[in-house]
Amino acid sequence: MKVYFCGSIRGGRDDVSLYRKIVNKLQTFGTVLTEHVSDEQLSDRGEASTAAADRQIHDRDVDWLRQSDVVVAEVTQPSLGVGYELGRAVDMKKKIFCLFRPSSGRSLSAMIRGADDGELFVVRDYSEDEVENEVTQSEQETVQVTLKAPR
Ligand code: 6IA
Repeated sequence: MKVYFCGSIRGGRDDVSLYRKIVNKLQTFGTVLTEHVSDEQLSDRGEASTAAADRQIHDRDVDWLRQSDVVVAEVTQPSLGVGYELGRAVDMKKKIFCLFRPSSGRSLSAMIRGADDGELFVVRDYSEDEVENEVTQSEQETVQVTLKAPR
């Protein structure tokens, strides 16, 4: 099972320790193609960005997205990149789980909340202390859905 994990990078790294926990959990279960998203050394600036480097990142990530069986996104910290990935993933008809923390005081974009169709695109509200359970539940559903999904 290949999992594509999305989390904010240039949108801000406030939740990186939470991304780490989610990715650790997902790794007990399959290959996380985008482990670097949860790398605590990676800042919102990181290496100097050039158009060529950004193109490489974009093309490689879209390729990984295509290869993935499921997309899991932590969407509390708003990120253009995560929104873009989710839009592309919808078009690719991927199974998508979005995790959002209402305790952040933020209100999730209507374009994400409103994309929930209860089947391929699922948004789940959770709190930080529930992260283990939430991800476990997501994993179970992921298995079910992936097994049922036409190849
Ligand atoms: O707009 P954002 O940067 O917040 O977008 C974050 C999302 O885009 C993540 O889910 C990643 O999958 C993808 N992404 C954005 N930047 C990168 C990256 N390097 N490497 C891999 N995936 C990325 C950026 C390094 C930079 C800070 C110098």
